[in-house]
Amino acid sequence: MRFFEELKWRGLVYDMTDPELEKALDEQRLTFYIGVDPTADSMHVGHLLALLVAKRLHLAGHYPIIVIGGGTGLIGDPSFKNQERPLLSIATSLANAAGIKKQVDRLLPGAQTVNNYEWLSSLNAIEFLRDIGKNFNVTYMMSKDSVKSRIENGISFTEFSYQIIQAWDFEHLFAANGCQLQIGGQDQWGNITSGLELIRKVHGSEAKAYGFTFPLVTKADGTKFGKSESGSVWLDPEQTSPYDFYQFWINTADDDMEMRLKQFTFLSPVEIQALLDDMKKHPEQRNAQKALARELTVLVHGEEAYREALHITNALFTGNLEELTAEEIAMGFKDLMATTISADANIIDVLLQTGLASSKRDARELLQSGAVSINGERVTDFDFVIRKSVAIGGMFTVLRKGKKKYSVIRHE
Ligand code: 545
Repeated sequence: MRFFEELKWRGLVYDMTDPELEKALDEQRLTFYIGVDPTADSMHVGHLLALLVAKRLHLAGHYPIIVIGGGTGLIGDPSFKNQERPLLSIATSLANAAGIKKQVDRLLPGAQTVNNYEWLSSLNAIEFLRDIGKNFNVTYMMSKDSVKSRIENGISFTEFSYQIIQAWDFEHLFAANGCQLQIGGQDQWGNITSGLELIRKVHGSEAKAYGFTFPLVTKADGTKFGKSESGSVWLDPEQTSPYDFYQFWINTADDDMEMRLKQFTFLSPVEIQALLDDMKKHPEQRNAQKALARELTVLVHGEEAYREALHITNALFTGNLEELTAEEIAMGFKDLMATTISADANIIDVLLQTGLASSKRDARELLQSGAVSINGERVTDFDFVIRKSVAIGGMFTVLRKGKKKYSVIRHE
């Protein structure tokens, strides 16, 4: 399959401004760009697809520029948003930009990143209105789908001007870097075409520049992609642990698997088909989900974090929690850490406190029958004391009853 055909096969082509782009992407090496506004200090899985499309183009030999929108983030993109955005302070925008740059560098090694604050911050009002604004017709600007609802319900001049600023970025990169293509999600169509409009006004109608959009990520059940029970799934391991990130992908519904494998992984069409066949035959084994979760966890967090996430997942499944390190326990139990003890405590009291035993008598019977283990060692002594000094990492004690009932105790 040629490159563009593969993009289509993967369901990554939503729209393009010129059918010629297909040939250009197959036969030439283009400098292209995508912008990310630093509205937060981390991206979440919803933004991942955009970077992965950029990575595919990069791997196919095109040259990526990632524009971190330190300047545009100060204005606020109104595209398909039904409310005015709160203004970010310059300090927040630039601090967030640094966080995003770190993630981009990790996902797209070798890509050039630039911050549009560099050129936008020195633009003055007269220049803006005379040199740039003069090229835009307000009727044209108002006709964009991306701002239509806002034109009816209210939009500030600030946000209304956003498309001009993004257009100027494209023209700037076209002139300064020979950047001929802007890519973005389908919500960016209006901004991208504004840029092409400006390039043609400034450089003539023969100027070769293109726009390309990919679709929004959807779920078969109609709910929003990118959320788990505990909220957005971030790429930053401090905000969403690699274990939770792995779990997010493992939980993908069968009905969404074909699309996810095609759009989010770099597995070949043959490998993807094999996984889909396997899912049909043994859906309960979830091998396709495991492959998807592996690909993305390795891509975003690295091989070691993936192995850790898998280790936690397996230990939780088999109940052998005692094989985990303190970090792994903390990651796997973030929301489930039920029992905290502040001093060394008697085993019978703790069995009661954790609910593993229903009475002191029940606790004694459990101990006597050999059903209780602590950090993997069987305990039968009624006077056994659970001590912080021998806890895993000085922090956790894993208490197990029978094969699969366990409780993690955190020592304060
Ligand atoms: C700024 C200056 C440019 C070109 C583009 C921009 C940004 C663009 C925009 N893009 C979105 C975005 O989301 C916030 C990320 C939070 C960390 O707003 N005006 O910045 C998303 N983008 C990726 C895809 C998108 C888009 O980063 O294009 O469609 C999501 O898939 O919403 O010169």
